[in-house]
Amino acid sequence: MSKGYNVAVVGATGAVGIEMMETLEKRNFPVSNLRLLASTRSVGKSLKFRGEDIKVEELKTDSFKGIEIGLFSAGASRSKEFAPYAVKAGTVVIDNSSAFRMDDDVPLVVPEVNPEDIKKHKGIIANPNCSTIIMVVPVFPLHKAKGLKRLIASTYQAASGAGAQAIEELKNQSKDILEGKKPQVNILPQQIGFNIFPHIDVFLENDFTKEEMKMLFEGQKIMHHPKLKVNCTCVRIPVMRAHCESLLLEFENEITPEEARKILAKAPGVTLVDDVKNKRYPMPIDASGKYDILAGRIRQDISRDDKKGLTMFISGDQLLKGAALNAVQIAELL
Ligand code: NAP
Ligand code: 3JN
Repeated sequence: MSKGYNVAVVGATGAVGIEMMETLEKRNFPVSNLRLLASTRSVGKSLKFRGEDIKVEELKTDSFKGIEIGLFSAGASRSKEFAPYAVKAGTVVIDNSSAFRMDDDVPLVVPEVNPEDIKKHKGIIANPNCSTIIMVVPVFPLHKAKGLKRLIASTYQAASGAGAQAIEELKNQSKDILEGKKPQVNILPQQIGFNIFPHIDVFLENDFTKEEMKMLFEGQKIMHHPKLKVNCTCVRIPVMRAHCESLLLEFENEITPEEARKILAKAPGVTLVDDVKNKRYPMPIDASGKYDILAGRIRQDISRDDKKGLTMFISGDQLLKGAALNAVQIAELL
């Protein structure tokens, strides 16, 4: 019989933390004891795991005694502050934030792409950014077959990507607008109800956002492809859950849409949804709650004279494969 593990979820009350608990339960991860950690605001609350109420405790430097696996999703500053204490206590940290993703001695892992990197960990394994995970799952098998040179991406990111409060903000603004009231903007940088905006995370010196640059730097690291060129625009849309991406891919070798469909039909973590005659293509309402990334609308790039370009549309649940599921899959690999 396999051993059970003592697991802590850091940020348990958040949009990702809740999904982590559900994913551990649904996938029957062998948990002996589950410790739920969050801020002082949540002390006194309980959350259900396998039918049992578990009290939320305050995240402290000594929270990790006896904990073997720590699933962190409480933001980068909490990870930077508390992960070193967890590692000192013998916990393997699987961190959902950007705190350690680009550190040379921290593996950045998507199990369908680079599971072997996990072996190099020194106590911390990083979970990539959600838009990047959703991109690499279908793109990596195409890269392996045909050699990806360049990727141009536009994302369409759900409100829940910005956390539990952004979900409430989308609901409240939509209701207020429909009732003819002025929508209140508190959490997201612009009105999200009945609007979209090209602004996710902070702007950098090159006028790209940090989210856009994560697609380049994290994509290169995960796929072990330092020469990969990426140009990305990240957009927030008024959808509750599941991110979408429009991708233009340029390869070293020729590839037809039919070849791409064959590769993607067999790719782990991908469901091909590409049947336009029957109006079947990836959409967030279909990707929500699913483990796989949906890929479709696969076409030859008609702006080129050769067959080295493809375009496609993908959708994936960023709270699951973009965060909680990927983290639990890493724990399973461990
Ligand atoms: P969220 O819904 O805002 O939840 C944040 C969590 O962090 C809550 O549990 C909160 O606890 C906890 N927290 C905040 N400040 C804390 C403190 N000082 N000490 C202890 N706990 C604290 O955010 P989320 O969407 O779950 O995202 C969390 C992180 O996951 C993000 O910062 C990001 O790095 C990563 N991530 C998110 C997504 C996504 O789609 N949302 C995808 C990939 C990665 P309280 O409830 O007590 O405030
Ligand atoms: O906004 C989204 O759709 C995804 C958000 C991800 C996110 C939000 C706050 C901080 C991240 C991330 O995972 O890259 C971070 C961060 O850790 O930098």
